[in-house]
Amino acid sequence: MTLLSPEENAHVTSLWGKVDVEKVGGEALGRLLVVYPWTQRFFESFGDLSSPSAVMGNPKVKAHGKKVLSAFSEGLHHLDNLKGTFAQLSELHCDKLHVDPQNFTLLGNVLVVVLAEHFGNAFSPAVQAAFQKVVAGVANALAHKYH
Ligand code: HEG
Repeated sequence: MTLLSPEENAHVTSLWGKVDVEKVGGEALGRLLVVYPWTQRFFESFGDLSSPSAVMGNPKVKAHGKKVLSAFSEGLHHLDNLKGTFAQLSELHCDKLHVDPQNFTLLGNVLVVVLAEHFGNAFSPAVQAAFQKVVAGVANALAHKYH
């Protein structure tokens, strides 16, 4: 099954080549924790999350955001097999981390917002539509092993 048309794939690949995974990852996870504060419950060991600036400046948030976005990035190379690619991470988030899979959708949406902000006009409606498919596909794959 093909997630993206060749044209959409070209949009995603070209934009992703310009993404600073560390910066965007930290920003996306930070925003998730600020905009949807109940997601902070998974990160109690991360230290100070007491205000938006504390969250956005927290080095553990930045480091974890980079880790998450690197894994996401890996998925972009396997758009035809997202379920297989994320099977182990899906099991981990379900069985060990007990992360509600709705949070994958929230993070995907936040990521789209962060990219829109970073790229401005280059994040055209066509590019955005292609990206929405990718984040939805990744969220779906990460939820696949939940039981
Ligand atoms: Mg998850 C760990 C990937 C969304 C909460 N996440 C991890 C790890 C990866 C990862 C690669 C490290 C796994 C390991 O140690 O082997 N996460 C990942 C992706 C996405 C995602 C690709 C979505 C695109 N994670 C996500 C969301 C939450 C969450 C939305 C919660 C709101 N992840 C979470 C927690 C950990 C990981 C609590 C363990 C953190 C730690 O204590 O080190």
